[in-house]
Formats: sequence, structure tokens, C-alpha cells
Amino acid sequence: AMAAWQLDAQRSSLFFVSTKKNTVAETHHFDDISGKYEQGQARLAIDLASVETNIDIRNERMQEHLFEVGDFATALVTVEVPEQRVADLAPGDNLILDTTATLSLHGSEKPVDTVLSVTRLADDTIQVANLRPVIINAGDFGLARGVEKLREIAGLPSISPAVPAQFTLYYTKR
Ligand code: UQ8
Repeated sequence: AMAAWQLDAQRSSLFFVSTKKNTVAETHHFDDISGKYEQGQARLAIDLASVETNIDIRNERMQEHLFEVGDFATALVTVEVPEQRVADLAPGDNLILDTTATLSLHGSEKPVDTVLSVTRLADDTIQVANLRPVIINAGDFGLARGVEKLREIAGLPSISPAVPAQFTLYYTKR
């Protein structure tokens, strides 16, 4: 059997960008993510109640009206990465992987194309980040109504449904 890898949540990060009033872009993130990689499958779980926008009331409104965390607490990403590709990496080596992940969010499951940069930092540590920006469209996951609701509540002329996201994940062999 090959190695099992555990996400190092403390070091890892998942950011996304919202744009309001056409011109105001803000960076947000999720505080609680978890994951593992074994038998060629990587899984990443995102606790949607851990959304952090630096404004408490906005965090609460996103949990309630956008993500609807009472019904959909967690988003889940899965992606196949051949074990041998990772096993073959020596410390310092980097691998670019053009692949398709599956994102399950708010009751919808959709493919997400991604270009991953996988770097072996040490025998027991790998870093996985997106090389190409990932853009999540709210409408693909039944989130357009929620975005519209946030816009109304905040009295804004517009909020973009296109949301760039950025992740840097560290995994430790155990
Ligand atoms: C080898 C190995 C181990 C490999 C690992 C492989 C692996 C696991 C790779 C990962 C692959 C992959 C493709 C991962 C994808 C990860 C992503 C991208 C997941 C999705 C994360 C996610 C859920 C993103 C959010 C999606 C979304 C559509 C969000 C909408 C955001 C918006 C538009 C927010 C609007 C915010 C806003 C402007 C609110 C208005 C507002 C309010 C309401 C308010 O109350 C307030 O305060 C008073 C404001 O301030 C004044 C406001 O602005």
C-alpha cells in the first residue's frame, strides 16, 4: 500500500474574491478546511460556516442567505491524482497537472477544470496550489439567488456572480 496524506489545515488556505459595484473587489477566505489524499483520490472539505469576510454581519448573511449552511454545511472537492505521479517526485520536484475536479456545493455537483502545481517540499510534505486561476460561477451551484439577496440586503447596485478562487494546500505523510 502507498502513503496516506493528511491536509495540514493550519498551513493551507482557500481564498475567493467578490466584486461589488462593478469596481470594488474584496478577498475572503474559509477558516476551516480539511482533507486527505489516499489511493489516488484527494478530498477537500470546506466548512461553509467558517467563511471569513472581515465583517461579522456579512459572514452571517453569507452563511444564512447564500450558502444556507443549515441545509448545506460543507462543500466537497474530489479529484483523482495518480499515486505514482506523487511517489515519483523527489524533494524539490514540481509537477503541473491539468485535470478536472468535482465540486459539490449547495446541493449541486459540477466539474471544475483546474491546473495544479504539485511540489514535493520534503519526503513527508507536498504542496498543491492552483497554477491557473479558478473561477466559480454562482449560477452553476444554485447560488445566484443568494448573491441577489445579499445585494438587496446591502443596498448595492451590483454584485458579480463570477468569483475567482485561489488555494494553496499542504499535505503531510502519515
Ligand atoms: C495530490 C493532491 C493531494 C492533490 C490535492 C488536489 C486538490 C484537493 C485540489 C483542489 C482542486 C480544486 C479545483 C478546488 C476548488 C476549490 C474551490 C474554488 C472551492 C469553492 C469555494 C467556494 C465555496 C467559493 C465561494 C463561491 C461563491 C460563488 C461565492 C459568492 C461570493 C460573493 C459573490 C459574495 C458577495 C459578498 C458581498 C459583496 C456582500 C455584500 C455585503 C453584505 C451582505 C453585508 O452585509 C456587508 O456588511 C454590512 C457588506 O459590507 C459593507 C457587503 O458588502
